[in-house]
Amino acid sequence: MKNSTHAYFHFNSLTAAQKSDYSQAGYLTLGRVLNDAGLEEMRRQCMDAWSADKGAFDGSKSWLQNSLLTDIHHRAAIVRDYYYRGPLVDVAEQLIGPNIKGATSQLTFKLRGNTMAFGWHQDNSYGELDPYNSLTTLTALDDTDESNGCLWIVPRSHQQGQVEPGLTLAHKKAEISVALSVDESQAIPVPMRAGEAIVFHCWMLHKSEGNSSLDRDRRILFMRYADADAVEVYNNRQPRLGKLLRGHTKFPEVAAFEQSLQ
Ligand SMILES: O=C(O)CCC(=O)C(=O)O
Repeated sequence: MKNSTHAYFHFNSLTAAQKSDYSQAGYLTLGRVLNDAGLEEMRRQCMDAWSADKGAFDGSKSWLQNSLLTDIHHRAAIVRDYYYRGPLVDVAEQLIGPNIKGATSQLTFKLRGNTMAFGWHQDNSYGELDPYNSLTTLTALDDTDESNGCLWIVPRSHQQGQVEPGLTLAHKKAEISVALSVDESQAIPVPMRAGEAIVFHCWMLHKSEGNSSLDRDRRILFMRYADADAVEVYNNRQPRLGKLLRGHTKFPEVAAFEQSLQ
């Protein structure tokens, strides 16, 4: 189903070379996915949701409290449209396969003053999904570079597979964070311009440093996509609940999930 907010997004099919790069390097920079009007509207709706829930940065609070706002597609219509029907769903279908569900949507914000770093991890450390082809997308809502806490990755690190141990359900409930010990000699920063996106594999080693800039926010929209039958290894292999976006699923609870949310 299309609707008017599609005027905000840039859609592009991946080339064979891009798919091959993703498979080799474990990530792909996608360039502009939001046009200027889309970026403005995305910022407006995301900031409204953020301000309704979060105060200023508070060093006594956790990373989660200061930096993450989960299920942002429940709170911002443009995010819902982007998450369910935007260009990154096409990317997920091309990189994962015909059956796709949403796995996570959240704001990952480091507003100026938020100097908390996010240690090395795989996104499958925080929620091990099987099959091991789920992917993360980051859409930059601000220009981001080393001074305001951009993403760092270790290209090709996905080739080493799942780094154990990932978090258990109890760890997740206790909001434990992961900080893997990583050989940083091959690590690279990934600066992005506002409106651009990157996609990376669930085994990609990545981190970000704090925002040390005094006058620049670093706002990211984080979304994960998975095979429609992906299960949560850390949760007795229960299916991850996320809206079915493409194809079909063998799990009725996934087929029914968020169907009333359009
Ligand atoms: O904030 C970032 O740049 C990284 C976010 C991240 O690593 C994550 O949410 O998994």
